[in-house]
Amino acid sequence: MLAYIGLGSNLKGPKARIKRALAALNDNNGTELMTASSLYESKPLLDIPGPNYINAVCKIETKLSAIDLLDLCQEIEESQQRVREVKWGSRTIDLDILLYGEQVISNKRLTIPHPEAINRAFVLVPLFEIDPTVKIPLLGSIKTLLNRINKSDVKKL
Ligand code: ROI
Repeated sequence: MLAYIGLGSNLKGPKARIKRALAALNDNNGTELMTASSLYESKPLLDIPGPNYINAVCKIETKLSAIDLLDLCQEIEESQQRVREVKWGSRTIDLDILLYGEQVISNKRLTIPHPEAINRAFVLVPLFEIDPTVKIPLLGSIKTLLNRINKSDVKKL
């Protein structure tokens, strides 16, 4: 199965953290890293105070089920001592499953396509970089989604 993962960090060496998480996505039995986007910098969403974020998106090939992939993402977050003081607060590392093939999944732990991420410039811009023709179930083409949002705050590094 092909899947897309969004990565974000704004604390304690965010660039190195994103790179380490990408390496971890290649360095295990269940997943193989196919493509990683450039790193992008943006201000925290909604102007919540805090350092700028570094974001990236990657494409992986995986034999894991969606739930097992979620567990792996959470293990990688924990291995980097993710701290989340408050909802919407700063974080050391965040891994979100954006897309899992063309499947639509909705249960207690997972909503795919990721409902919020898929509207955010810091996800759509790197996703477009690595796969400009990707189709997002229920929502259509990435070009259409990108045209609806403001991209000016997301800077490629
Ligand atoms: N803001 C930006 N720019 N990038 C993120 O990855 C990010 N992640 C979040 C919130 C707190 C919503 N803001 C963000 O979870």
